[in-house]
Amino acid sequence: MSSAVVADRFRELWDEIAPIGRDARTGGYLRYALTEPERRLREWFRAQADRRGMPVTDDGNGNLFARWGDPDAPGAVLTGSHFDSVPHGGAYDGPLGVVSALLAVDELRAAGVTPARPVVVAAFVEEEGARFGVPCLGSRLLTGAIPVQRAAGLRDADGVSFAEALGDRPAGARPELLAGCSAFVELHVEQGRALVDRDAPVGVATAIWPHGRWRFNVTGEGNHAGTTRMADRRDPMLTWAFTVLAANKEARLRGAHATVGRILVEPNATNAVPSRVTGWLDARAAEPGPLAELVEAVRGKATERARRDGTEVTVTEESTTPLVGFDAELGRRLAALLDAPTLPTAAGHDAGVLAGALPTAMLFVRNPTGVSHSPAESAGDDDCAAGVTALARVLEELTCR
Ligand code: HGY
Ligand code: MN
Ligand code: MN
Repeated sequence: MSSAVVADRFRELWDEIAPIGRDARTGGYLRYALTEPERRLREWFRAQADRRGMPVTDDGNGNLFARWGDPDAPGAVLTGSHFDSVPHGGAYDGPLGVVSALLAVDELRAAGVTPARPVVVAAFVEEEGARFGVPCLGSRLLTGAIPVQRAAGLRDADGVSFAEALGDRPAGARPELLAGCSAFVELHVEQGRALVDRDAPVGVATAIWPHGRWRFNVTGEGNHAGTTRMADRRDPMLTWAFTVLAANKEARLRGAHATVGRILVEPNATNAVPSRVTGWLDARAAEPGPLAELVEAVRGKATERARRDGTEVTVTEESTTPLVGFDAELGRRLAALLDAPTLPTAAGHDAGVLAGALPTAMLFVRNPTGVSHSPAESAGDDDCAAGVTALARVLEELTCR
């Protein structure tokens, strides 16, 4: 297929899903796992697979798999990504990998390729952790990286558990499904500017920074905003404000990344000193050591400030992902095949979880601004078409050689 045809096919499929879950006010996406918009995308995925004669299975954890090739043949090459988004996230983070995988199958079929090993296109559930709080929940369940009991009991802001949203208790680890796979290759929009700076439409990932999420519960004394003297207050918001400043400083000192993007305040009234503040720290670093130091430094600063403010702080680790080194041989082979640059990322992905279970690689597609987890996230159709063709070549290489 010419790149123009691939770009047209991409635009055609992309326009089918673009309106789903898009917020008219911000232009961002509200595609939380197993909510109505994401369910519509799952149905779209099933319809696309049916149109291609690709039977779809569910692994009992909410992950969908569409298969091209002999159902009993071993060594399937797994590809795909996720549909769910962060609140008001961009269009490409996740869906680009699923749409590109379907189009890569089309491209191979149009070229008359009959793979010796099956291709399986996956749509993983709850990659962002935006609804149930643990990122890569679907791929962690599939690989046994999270206890079923814990996953089943995770609750969203309305108190709905993952098991209730799934409609059943998650199946948990499916080693037999993974045993039938020889590799996993996830295509994803780059969430940075490395490919822009190298003037390349496609790149190959080398590693994912270790990273995690920690919940800080700060309790104090709720009181009247007007009649409570400043000296008499035990204000958790004050403790939290200092903690946020400390996180920023401690991260800069270590070349690490610390983000506080989510907070809950009780009672959350303009004229009341809060009784409780819950804040989440997202911390990441190129190496495990600085990451651990960063988290401990922030924990220490929060505890120290709480003593001064007469408040209490508890810190709970909600999820962590170790340093992921993708399969070096596979990465070298793909970078040579595609004549593409290699690059690490500080963004987490299902590929970071699958890397613990089978040889795994990631392809990145150029993002002109590098902005992600924002309505401003973008990627050009020509680069997306280049990503489809690159993925088709990779799938042919891994299923036919
Ligand atoms: O948070 C991340 O890095 C990913 O987008 N879930
Ligand atoms: Mn994301
Ligand atoms: Mn993603």
